[in-house]
Amino acid sequence: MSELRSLLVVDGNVVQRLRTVACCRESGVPVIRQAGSGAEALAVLASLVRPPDLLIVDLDMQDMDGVELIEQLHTRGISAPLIVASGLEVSLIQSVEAVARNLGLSVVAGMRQPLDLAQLAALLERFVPVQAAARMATPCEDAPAIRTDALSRAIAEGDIKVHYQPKIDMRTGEVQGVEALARWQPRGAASVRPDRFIALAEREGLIHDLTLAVMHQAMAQAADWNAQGLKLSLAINLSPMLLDQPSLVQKITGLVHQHALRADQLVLEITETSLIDVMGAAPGVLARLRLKGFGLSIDDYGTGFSSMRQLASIPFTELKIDRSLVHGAHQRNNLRVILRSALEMARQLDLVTVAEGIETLEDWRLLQECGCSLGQGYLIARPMSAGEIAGWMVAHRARQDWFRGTGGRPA
Ligand code: G
Ligand code: G
Ligand code: MN
Repeated sequence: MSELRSLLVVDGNVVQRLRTVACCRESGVPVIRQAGSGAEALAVLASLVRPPDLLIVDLDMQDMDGVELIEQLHTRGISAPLIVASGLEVSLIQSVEAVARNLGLSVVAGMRQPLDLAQLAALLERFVPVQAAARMATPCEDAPAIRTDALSRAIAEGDIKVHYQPKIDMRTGEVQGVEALARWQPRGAASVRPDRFIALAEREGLIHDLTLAVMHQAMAQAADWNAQGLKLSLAINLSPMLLDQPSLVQKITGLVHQHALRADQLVLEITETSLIDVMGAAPGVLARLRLKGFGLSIDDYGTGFSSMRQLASIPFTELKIDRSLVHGAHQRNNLRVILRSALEMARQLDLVTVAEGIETLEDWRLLQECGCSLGQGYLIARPMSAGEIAGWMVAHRARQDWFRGTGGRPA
């Protein structure tokens, strides 16, 4: 018996909809709501105190197509898990899944219409609803509010800790560097996810101090590694908001000198989505950072809208392919096509390529075959504290042959 308590079936085709509803009923879902159009679905959702545990959305609707509906769900802060269905081609279903995921919605599955009812029943059976509270409407309601003064204090008192996620050379399997990722564990409270406190820091004018704190800690660590003879490149995430201030160049170079590092040991990652905003002082700041010798990386490539011209007009040295293009690429032809063309473009622009979010052996081999330079992801290592790096390196050495492609499967 499924643990699902409620779901909403949105489908403009009555016969199809009733067939889906019947299948859900047979699976034992107690509350099943229906909508024949996107507008009706939004009206039903607006009338509910809690969103349903699951939405099954047919994409081919008259008034508002499934993509518009998904965008509306996002706009209204309704983040119930989705099954997306369509009678059209699989690649279309997959690209709509990607759209939904990029908006932060959780997609349980994409299915062809008419639905394979046995497959649907199996999905419903396995489905475990997330806590209703965690799904409910506004972003502020899904976790305790984090306070600006608490974050400000954490930055000042050194409570923002840096974790490091290794990146390895896809040809040799050798460790090439690490990405610094900020972590915050308030005393006596649950840890706060970086996407939340980074967004807060950006809103409340704390991103500058936060980034300098991260840089200071990470550079001290890199200097330590250098002293031990471990030469690792260090990638730092830069919020685009920082690029407005020409004084940033001075501050970063100051830190590099203070820690006796060389600029070319550092890579500054700028998110692609934000490149749209990269106007005003930003191109000058980026050009100056490059002139000083820093590497410049386009982070999360594939999630934003940067044009080739933009990419070519900023002196990037690296293209970091977002995990939404990497994860599952071995199974999906359309992702593979995009991946290959991104890698080809990067090659022509003479950029180092990094694939992030590699979680499976199959995706690793695919990226390797496609000639990607560096790999990062849970398959290789999760982000870890500085103290854990040395132990991880020892364990990694034993698996290196496998990553290179000359050994058996990694342990
Ligand atoms: O670490 P994950 O570790 O969950 O990080 C989530 C997001 O937060 C990522 O997109 C990452 O780029 C961002 N992030 C992590 N640390 C920093 C930081 O120091 N500065 C900025 N601007 N973003 C960061
Ligand atoms: O800055 P950027 O958006 O690249 O940040 C990397 C983010 O990706 C961090 O939140 C990190 O914890 C996360 N991450 C790293 N490897 C993997 C992976 O293999 N799978 C998933 N789902 N997330 C990953
Ligand atoms: Mn990054």
